[in-house]
Amino acid sequence: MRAENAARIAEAIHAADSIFIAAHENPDGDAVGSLLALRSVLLGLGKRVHAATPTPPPARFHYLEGLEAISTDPPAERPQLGIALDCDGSDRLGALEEALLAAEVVVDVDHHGGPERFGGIQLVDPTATSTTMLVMEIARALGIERPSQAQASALYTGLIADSGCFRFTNTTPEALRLGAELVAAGADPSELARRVFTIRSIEAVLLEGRALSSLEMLDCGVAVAALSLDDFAQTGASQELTEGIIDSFRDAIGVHAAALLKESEPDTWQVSMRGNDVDVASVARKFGGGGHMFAAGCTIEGPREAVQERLVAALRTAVREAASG
Ligand SMILES: [Mn+2]
Repeated sequence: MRAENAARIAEAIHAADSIFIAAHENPDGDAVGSLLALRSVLLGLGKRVHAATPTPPPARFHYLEGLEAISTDPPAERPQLGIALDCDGSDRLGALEEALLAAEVVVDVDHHGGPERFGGIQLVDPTATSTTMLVMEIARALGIERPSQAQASALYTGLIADSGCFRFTNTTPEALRLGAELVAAGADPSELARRVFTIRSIEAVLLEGRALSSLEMLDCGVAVAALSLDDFAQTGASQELTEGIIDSFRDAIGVHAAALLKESEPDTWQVSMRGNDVDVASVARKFGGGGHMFAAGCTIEGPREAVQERLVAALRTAVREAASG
């Protein structure tokens, strides 16, 4: 089925002269990697290509060839072929949706499992590790056995972005084989892993240091840390830079639940919680928040000591319930 649909897409590509390719808003490594790898393949075939995302790609992907060519506008003319990448439903194309669906032939290339499929040809496989894996399939159908180094780097970026660098449960033998193929074609695994995952600003590192020095491990298996407005001011870090900090202590042995309190305004605390075996969503709901069973959040107002005390009491109860349930 997959090979058959990839062959149909290759035919549609051969038949078209102007091609519009687009990926979802707030594009991640897989969206950007898919878009740039396919753009390069199509340009190599002499096609006129317009590549776009509804919101600009993050600057962190500047190492990928062609990033500056990604537009946020639809093409000037109605394209013959429109290919949507990594979109779980055409609405993920935001303001570009209408222009893409207006193409003479519309193609949906995706690895999400959602029911909202679209277009005349679909290359959709929820077992595929990344959309770049499906783009490689299209490249093969076009007769490309070995991608260029730039294409390999873009394809590899999507593959590691969506598999957590081959750590998530979607890491299949096929993903590892494709990884090997792309490295053989010139993708640099060490450099790309750094670019996609570990590179960050010094402010983010300093902020994590502050969070970790405030970390307390309570005897009930709850680890809790806090960042005050003063911590943000002293490190020069913005509020978004807390992303990932909680994961650096949730994995400590003995932690059942972890919480990070972040002061967004004086005496207003945004609480992120992670549970290893504890339903933290139920705790979040007690404070008017919500989320998934093992990843949830809420907002609590008051001085830090009082907020932390109320939160820890609720987490302690949840840990006890998890142990007895
Ligand atoms: Mn993806």
